[in-house]
Amino acid sequence: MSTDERPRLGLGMVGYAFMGRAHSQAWRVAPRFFELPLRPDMAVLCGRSPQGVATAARTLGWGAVETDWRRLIARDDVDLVDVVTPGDTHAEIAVAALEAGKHVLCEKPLANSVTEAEAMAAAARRAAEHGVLAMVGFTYRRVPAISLAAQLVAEGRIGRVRQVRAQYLQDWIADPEAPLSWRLDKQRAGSGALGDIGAHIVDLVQFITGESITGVSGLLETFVTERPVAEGFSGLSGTAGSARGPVTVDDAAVFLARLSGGGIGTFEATRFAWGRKNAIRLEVNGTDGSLAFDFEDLNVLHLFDATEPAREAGYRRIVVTEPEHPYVAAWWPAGHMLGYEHAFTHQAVDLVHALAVGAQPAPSFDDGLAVQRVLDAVERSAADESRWTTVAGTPA
Ligand code: SOE
Repeated sequence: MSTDERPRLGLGMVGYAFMGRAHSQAWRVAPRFFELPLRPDMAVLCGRSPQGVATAARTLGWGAVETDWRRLIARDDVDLVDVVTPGDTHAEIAVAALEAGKHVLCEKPLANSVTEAEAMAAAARRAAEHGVLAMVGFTYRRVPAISLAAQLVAEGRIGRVRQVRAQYLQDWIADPEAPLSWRLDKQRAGSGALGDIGAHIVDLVQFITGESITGVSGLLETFVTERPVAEGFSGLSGTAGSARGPVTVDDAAVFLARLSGGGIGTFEATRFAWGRKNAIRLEVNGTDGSLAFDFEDLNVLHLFDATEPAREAGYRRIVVTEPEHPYVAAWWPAGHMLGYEHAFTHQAVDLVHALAVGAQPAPSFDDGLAVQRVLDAVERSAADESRWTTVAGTPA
């Protein structure tokens, strides 16, 4: 007989590729390392291929399968729908789930367009009136060093923010023969480097500074306009077939930005930076100091305190592995390192805590919409010779 009297949280997940695996791992591990107020139950996994979804459910630890997301949403044993599909299906699934009274966790970017994101944010606001809650998966907020950076800025440790430098650099399509996958198809992905990884640094800068990006001047480029069509694609790699097809998204995005607190920023997102694998590089300069972070050294945050005497001042390398640091106490003894997957677990943990008390989890769909509006402003600016473009919904 079970002695666990915590209320059950029935989980249903749509999709089981790269992000599906990351979220499954998080749902499996969260209750093993963190004390949760609800009991997550990995009830149902959904995917279109009966064979594929059955195999994935077995490997990833899901109890049952569906091949139609509408059936998953309709099930009584599902309280929360986790959407880990490409962007072109986010809006339809998330809105339907919220309207059916299911909480939603949706992968980033929230949608493929501002119109879709607005509909999703509106649905989330309506659902919240009935205690049904939605969150968007900007997971990197929960890397402990990044959470610590946000705490330090909020505590005034570097003063008022003057400048940010944000880069997200990868190289997985730098080879012109790397296969054409859904991530290079505007219909399915919405945009290229801009939405896929630029969205992360937009969210991270807004999260760490607590400010909004209010205006941008952008530049987008597609270096390789045609590629061999992928015959099989999983994660970020696949087999190139003999047919060729067009790349319909940007390969690289750069933009200048203004922040609501008076600061300025430069942003760069590319999947063509040979040698950079998953380099999320953030530097924030304030009136009293600076912070610097690189995901390729994710357990470290650099802090420069400009109020220290000049003869001793220097960047301090904080190894973010101590119980005093965000999330770390639940894991290993002090000094042991965390990795890519841990932030997904932290995301699941925070979401469960919010649901248990009926609080709005962060980032909300409104936060996702705010990011989408920045991406949209960059695209509009780039299409108009990089003209300065105001971000909708931000102070003029
Ligand atoms: C591919 O560029 C990708 O998987 C992104 O889609 C993720 O959001 C990022 O975390 C890692 O890279």
